[in-house]
Amino acid sequence: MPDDETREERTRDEGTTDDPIRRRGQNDERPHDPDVDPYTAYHDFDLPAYVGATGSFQKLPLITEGAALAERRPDVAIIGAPFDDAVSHRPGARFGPRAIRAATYHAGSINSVQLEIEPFQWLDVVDAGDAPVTPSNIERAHDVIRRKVLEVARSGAVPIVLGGDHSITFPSASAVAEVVAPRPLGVVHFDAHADTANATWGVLLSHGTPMRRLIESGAVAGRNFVQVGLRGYWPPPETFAWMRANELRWHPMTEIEERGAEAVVADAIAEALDGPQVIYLSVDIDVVDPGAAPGTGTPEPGGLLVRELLRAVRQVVGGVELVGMDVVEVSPPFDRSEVTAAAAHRCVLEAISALAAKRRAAGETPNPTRLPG
Ligand SMILES: [Mn+2]
Repeated sequence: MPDDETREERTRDEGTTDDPIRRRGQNDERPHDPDVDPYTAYHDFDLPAYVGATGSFQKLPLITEGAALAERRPDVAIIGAPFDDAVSHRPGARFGPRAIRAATYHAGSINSVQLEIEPFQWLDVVDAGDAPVTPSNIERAHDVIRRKVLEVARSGAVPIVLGGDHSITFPSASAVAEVVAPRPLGVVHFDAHADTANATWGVLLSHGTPMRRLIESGAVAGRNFVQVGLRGYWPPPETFAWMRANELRWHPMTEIEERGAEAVVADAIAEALDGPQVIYLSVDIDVVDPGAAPGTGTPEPGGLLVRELLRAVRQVVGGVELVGMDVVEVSPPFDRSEVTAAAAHRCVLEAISALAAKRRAAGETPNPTRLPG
């Protein structure tokens, strides 16, 4: 792409540019220049993933203030929701956002081999930081998560929220529903568990109840709430009866075994879009088989392959208008060799890459908020 060449030449010469996205200092095809001072040769964005102190997602700009987000109007903003006081079994998902942000060996401008696109050349993606949660107070945590997601969504960015336990989907998807209103919101929900209980030992805001609260509150119509990957031994028949009464639709793991994930996900998309035009995607990493994603609080054997989930994320994001997403239940203390955090991180990259590919397919301008012309 000649335009790309020009940009690369320009940024190579403009060693002081403060735009980290437009610096393409990766060295795979770039000749060594002995005249460049090694101390300043690379912007932090282009230095190795493990170098640097911000710890932002993919070393993207860290823009935490609502006013700055509103001014910049990024396409996508990553949000951390480091809260796990609503779990019913193993804790640790409060450490998920940091682990997911760190689960990368890629620095600089990445290239999706799956979709043949460099997403950061097409989309302005920033890290909006974490919601200011504190432990041991579910209502307070949900309130600040909701406000953080509201701030991001109102800026025009698609919020991608890193959990945290799954209770955070109630405030997060509620905030997105509020911003897209009066357009109705559909939800595609990947999980081993339905998370539709009324209460968990009497607690209404646990990680076993967020989908019930979203439907009861009117944020999402039951018939547009579609679940994929359910299996195991929960919830009880009474909860499934509530789901039927409220017209939820779900696709158990056994159906994926019989029909394949792609056909099932296509149905899930159609059902979520049966009325709504915009979709919130919620990915509980425990939808993946615990052999491949052990770092989670309520592991249930017999789940998806990671490659099936990544393909499903591309399929959903490529096939709908995505207005919000979360990836939850990564519990680093139970992880092995960071494989669970890496799977969650790649779910985010697949979504971003699919959004970028859609912009390209629509004939829109690359990174229009950032590049001239
Ligand atoms: Mn869940």
